[in-house]
Amino acid sequence: MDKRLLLLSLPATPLLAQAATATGQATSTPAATARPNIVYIMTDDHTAQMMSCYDRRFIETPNLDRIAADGVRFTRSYVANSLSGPSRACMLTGKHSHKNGFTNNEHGIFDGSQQTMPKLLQRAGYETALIGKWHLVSTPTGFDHWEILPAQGDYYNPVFIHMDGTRAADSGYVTRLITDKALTWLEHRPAKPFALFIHHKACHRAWLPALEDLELYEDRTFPLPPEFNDDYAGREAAGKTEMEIGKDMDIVYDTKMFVSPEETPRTRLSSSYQNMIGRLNKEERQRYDDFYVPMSRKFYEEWGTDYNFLPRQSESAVGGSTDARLLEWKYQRYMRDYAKVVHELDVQVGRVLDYLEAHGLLDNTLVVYTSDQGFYMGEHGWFDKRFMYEESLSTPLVMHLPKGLERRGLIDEMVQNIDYAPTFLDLAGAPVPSDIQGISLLPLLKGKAATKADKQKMKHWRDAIYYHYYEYPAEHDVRRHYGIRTDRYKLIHFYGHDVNTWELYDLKSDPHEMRNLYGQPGMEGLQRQLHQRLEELQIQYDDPQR
Ligand code: SGN
Ligand code: CA
Repeated sequence: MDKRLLLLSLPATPLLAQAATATGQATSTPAATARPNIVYIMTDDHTAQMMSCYDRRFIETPNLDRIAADGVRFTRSYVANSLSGPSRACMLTGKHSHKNGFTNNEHGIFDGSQQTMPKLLQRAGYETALIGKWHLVSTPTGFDHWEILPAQGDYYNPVFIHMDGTRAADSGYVTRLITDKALTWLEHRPAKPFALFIHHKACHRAWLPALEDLELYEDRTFPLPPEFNDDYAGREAAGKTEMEIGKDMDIVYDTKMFVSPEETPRTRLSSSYQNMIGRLNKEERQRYDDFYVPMSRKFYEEWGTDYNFLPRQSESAVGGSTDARLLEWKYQRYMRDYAKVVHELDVQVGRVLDYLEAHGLLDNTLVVYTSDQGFYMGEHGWFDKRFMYEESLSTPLVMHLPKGLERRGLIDEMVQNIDYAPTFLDLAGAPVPSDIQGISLLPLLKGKAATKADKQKMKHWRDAIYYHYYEYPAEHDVRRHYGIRTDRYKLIHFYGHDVNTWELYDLKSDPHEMRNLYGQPGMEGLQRQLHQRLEELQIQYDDPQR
């Protein structure tokens, strides 16, 4: 039997036992070199609705679908805190936000001295590298090589920070540049098992496409999601946000309708957007303007320059009114630009897959594709994320599996981004420290090679996931909340100085989460059970906020 297969088919192999020291840490051994590599590709704000293997309504993502087609696709994949920095911290540590300390983007600095999965992989003999968006403020630790974008980074001609602290702008489009750097690293990597983390900026706001992709999707009219015209009845926190396409999406900044300060006096280009497109050189800017300026002129001719924000959706007379027409126009622009950005992402992920295939690496590499969280594509009338509602609680998760992990197709167990760290450690044959809160997904991936113990783990898989979002007060005004999601139900508590509400959803009868059942007659028993499970999880995860 191939050593690699042997390694994967046993929960604690003799090889792995040899590799573990008395302190429970793995050491590099000759056998370690046969261990599978890990290529972890994480995008920013890429939601499952915009990935064709999850949802066929909107766009095609053939390369991302390729990963799922020859591997596995998780149908219930969730984050622990739907925001960039916190989500990344959960992934790196395998712990919920209150344990890794990075609860929100606004005030957080990731404590890089703490135990992280990349550090544990290094100790287990892996070479580790990180390219792209980091967003955790402190300098990356646990990576033998890194090149990161400062903060959110830019789409066009972006600056990268290097390990020696220098910063320099590269020429080109961010998704391609990150991929180029990742492939260069792969080309020159040492002869060791490796874990490469490719963290894309795409497809974060304000969805600036590669200039080559500007024309894509322009002839497509996207269907409106069913709950586009939500009035937020019975959901106080949902009605208080600043993330409505109508009310909060900026015509100039988000939908890019700008001619010049002279021609469009009421729509001065905000400095941040100016910085973004100001990064284009003269020819590039011309190409950009050739696309957006005629469209902007047309827009202002039709709507006048007074139009920017629409009234709060719940207050506007939607359905055939001028507002509804403009609202739908904004939605189409949003969808088209986002789709273009995803297209390039798909192409660049394809390049990585091709490289791995061409270099004979695919057979011995776990390739993971995921995002830092999901996103609203008009559901509830929104863009952005943060809420524990399905679209932003979920995150795409597909994997190409190395030989020895023979599971294929759909995996329906509930998984969370705190599970990635223990999964990678488990795959590497490194011990999983007991303070890691996620669980290894390896038992779900083995297929025929699953042992009795694996089958037991699958049988007793978690019946609920825990979620906690903290960033308020902040941009988009989403109130703090925590909650649990079980197979069928969701219980959420919004809390803070101006809100203290509970929400309960039956996802089977109300998949779009429009009917808050909390406090309704007949719900008493279910409510009691869910409260109890929530409390149990808060105790299990040791969350002091309860
Ligand atoms: C920026 C965006 C927000 C977004 C946050 C967090 N505004 O502030 O819309 O919610 O990032 O996103 S922008 O005008 O600056 O683009 S996260 O993915 O990094 O958490
Ligand atoms: Ca994000």
